Amino acid sequence: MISHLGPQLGVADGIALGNLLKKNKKVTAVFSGDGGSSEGDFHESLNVAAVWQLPVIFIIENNGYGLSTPSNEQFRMKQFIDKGIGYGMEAVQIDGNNILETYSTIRKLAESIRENPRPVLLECLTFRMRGHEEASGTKYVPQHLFEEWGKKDPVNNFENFLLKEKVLDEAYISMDIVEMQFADFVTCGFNQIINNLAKTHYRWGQNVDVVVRMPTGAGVNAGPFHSQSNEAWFVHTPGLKVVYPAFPSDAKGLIISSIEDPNPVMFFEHKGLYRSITEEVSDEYYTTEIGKARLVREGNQVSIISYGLGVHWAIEYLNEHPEISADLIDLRTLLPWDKSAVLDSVKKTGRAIILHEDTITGGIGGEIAAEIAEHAFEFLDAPLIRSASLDSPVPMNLELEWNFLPKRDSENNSRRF
Ligand SMILES: Cc1ncc(C[n+]2csc(CCOP(=O)(O)OP(=O)(O)O)c2C)c(N)n1
Repeated sequence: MISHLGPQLGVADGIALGNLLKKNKKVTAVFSGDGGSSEGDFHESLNVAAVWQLPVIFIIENNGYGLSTPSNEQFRMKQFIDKGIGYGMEAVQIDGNNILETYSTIRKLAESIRENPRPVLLECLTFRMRGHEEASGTKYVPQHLFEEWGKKDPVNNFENFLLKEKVLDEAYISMDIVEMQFADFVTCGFNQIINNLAKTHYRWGQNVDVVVRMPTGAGVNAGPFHSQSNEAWFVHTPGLKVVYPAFPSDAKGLIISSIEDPNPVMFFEHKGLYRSITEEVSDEYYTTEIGKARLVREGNQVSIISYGLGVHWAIEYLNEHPEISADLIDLRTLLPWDKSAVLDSVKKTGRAIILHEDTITGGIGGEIAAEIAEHAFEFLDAPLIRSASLDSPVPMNLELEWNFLPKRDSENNSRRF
């Protein structure tokens, strides 16, 4: 549909005519509200579809109101299926709130129309529990209708049906912990995350209680489709939170916080850390605040700002170089990130290295460097340094992979460190 009511009906006829002429055995389904049916397009489209026997299912969502206008002020027939006889068209009425009835009716009609091309008017009886859109409200609808139709909520009723049939259980329903097998594969769900999860709360105030676990990162010889660091894609998307722990205790506290958070959280877990880093973790239920960095080491010559595996590279390097006195900041959350922790540290040390595994161009290091340059420029004694992966797909060859990662900077004895 476009916003203008009606024009999609004629387009459906055109598509159906093309399929009919090419003998494609395809059916076109097109939707209109009951209010939209008062447009002239409705009559023209149903009439020509009947005359030319076009394979179209005209689905009318009959909810009793065209915006705030009740049906009896729009038409005098009792129900939409009564129009079928006037057009010379088969017409079927169903309970549009019954998911299975809707599915099986449309399926049967589609099968039959493929064999015997013709238009069918399908009237789905339903209701809107909200206004037509946000501005108009629902004052024109008597309260008892909400009570009656509330009992027919298709989602609740279908959920109860699935529980009764033991297809679902309560534990499954309350699950909201999604796990990508590899963070790389998130590309297949990009639209859902960027345009649905991230924007729903902004659009109509509905929480979207989802945590997406993202096993990420390179250094495991898994090539360009199983090793990417793609956190920056999400850091650039308002409406998401992006969490990236580097230690087991933080992983526990942050995953609990993420689950408790009523809106979407992208939870990055570095695959290289899974079995390589150990730590005593309390059995207690505890949370770690999202958006707060952790000062892992304290020093005064330089601030190293990192997250994920980068934190462990920095620890390793500082252990090998006890002569360097550094603040090591583990960001732990990338959106929102802890600006004051970073700025306070840089104001103290006067130098900053931002270290991350993601490729350098467009990585979050650029954002952090810009923030420091804007708000702590006068405290700096040296240029800001970003140490990050090369702008290349993650190489398959292990030696090339290590050369691609920023760890090369420390091993090559310190162009950066
Ligand atoms: C051509 C055209 N005229 C007028 C409108 C304004 N308009 C928007 S929604 C609406 C009523 C639609 O009623 P219905 O199809 O029953 O949808 P519902 O109110 O049930 O959501 C009208 C008249 C429009 N979008 N397009």
